[in-house]
Amino acid sequence: MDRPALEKLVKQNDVWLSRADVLHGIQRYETSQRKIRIYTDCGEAIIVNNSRRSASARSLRNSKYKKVCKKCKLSEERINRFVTKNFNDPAITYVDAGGSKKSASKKVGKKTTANIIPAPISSQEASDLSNFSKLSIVENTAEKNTAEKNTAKNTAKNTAEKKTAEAKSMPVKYSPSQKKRLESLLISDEFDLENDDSLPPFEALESLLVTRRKQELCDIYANSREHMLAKLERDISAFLISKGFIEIKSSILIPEEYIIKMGIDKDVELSKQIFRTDGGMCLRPMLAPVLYNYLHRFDKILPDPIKIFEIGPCYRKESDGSSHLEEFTMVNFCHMGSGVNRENLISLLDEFLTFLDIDYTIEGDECMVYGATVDVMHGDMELSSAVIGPIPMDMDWGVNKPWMGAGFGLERLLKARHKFKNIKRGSRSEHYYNGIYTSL
Ligand code: ATP
Ligand code: 9VF
Ligand code: MG
Repeated sequence: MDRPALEKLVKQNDVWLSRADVLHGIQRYETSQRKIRIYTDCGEAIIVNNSRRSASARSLRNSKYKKVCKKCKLSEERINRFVTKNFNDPAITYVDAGGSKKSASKKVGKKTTANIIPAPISSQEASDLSNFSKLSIVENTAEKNTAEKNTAKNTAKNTAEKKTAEAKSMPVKYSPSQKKRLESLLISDEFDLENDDSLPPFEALESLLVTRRKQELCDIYANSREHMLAKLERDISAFLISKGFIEIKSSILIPEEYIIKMGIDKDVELSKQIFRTDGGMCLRPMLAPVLYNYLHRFDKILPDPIKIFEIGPCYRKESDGSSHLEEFTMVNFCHMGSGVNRENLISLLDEFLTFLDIDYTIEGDECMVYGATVDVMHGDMELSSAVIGPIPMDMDWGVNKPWMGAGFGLERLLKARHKFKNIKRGSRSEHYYNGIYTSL
């Protein structure tokens, strides 16, 4: 098998160079398509890209090191072999992927040893060293026990907070990319980046924020373990069920003709926002069409009034960022039959938002699909468009009773509740967990 270069280097050299050029013994290693996880003799686990062009590969080829890790207890033979690159010595056993060393053949007779004197270590390198061990701890979470992790975390936290305090005297400016990184680490939740002159240099501030974000994620893992979007869906679901609404889960993939039937013609804005798929289907941009069908069918089955709701993903091609997602979660509840009036709609909306602990105002508006709407606002952001029927379109769906309904975006509710600047923090995401950036 044609093995990638770094893996071969790891196997041959049997030692590893940290970022600060400290030499470690390799106890064992594991490879995947793109990564190598190296377990050092001193008990660290390091993950690196399995790339022939990586800095790690270059360091191993060049044999430059500054210091030997004391805990690894490297034999002179191992160091010597690394430096002289004498890999053909049959007396030497090499480490294998996944396994530990095969034999005691390291006990070779005393051989001529190259005169290796490590260069003295600078203070910058010493701090790189501490970064290296921090990094290793993060990558090695599965193997370490909680007590060790907490000690390491506290050390990292103390270092970061010390650095912050030391540098408080001089105002610092950050580059655009540094600001972007600090924003992703949620600096604005805690500090005023633009106006606070007492903020420390980038590295110290980044380190402090990373420590805090990690701690928050660990707290979630130790305590609630619930995703805020999923939890909100569960809470809303329980609330509506308690108010007599029946829960529906319908398909996310719907016939494209439902969009036309909702009065959304080709030249209407929403029509251009539809994600169309093969076979005349599309990703639903709203829950209303299928809820209309349910109202029609349930009216023949269930007693008056008919109260239904659905919560689930909706898709729209959007260009406008901070309150719009292309993939968002809608709740649409609808009450048809007796008890439909504006007063009851407003009082249901009030109970709903009081239950969710979100401030709101009510405004009248017009929309293309439903005509007159009762808009629920949080500042300038629309939380919901609510409507009181009947409306002419009902006929096309076989619905002939009065109704009242409302559609809320769950991510907008989270944005309002948690004062997020960016709606992405509460959305389905690979990058944010409960509003916390996970590339730490
Ligand atoms: P906007 O004018 O803000 O684009 P809209 O009028 O298109 O909203 P509706 O079609 O009435 O919105 O949808 C009902 C609710 O769904 C909205 O009040 C909002 O809370 C939410 N919503 C709509 N589009 C999005 C989106 N792209 N991202 C997140 N939530 C959305
Ligand atoms: C109000 C918002 C289609 C008669 C079963 C219920 C409503 C708001 C809906 C959504 C939409 N309408 N984004 O209708 O509840 O459909 O535009 Si029914
Ligand atoms: Mg819109």
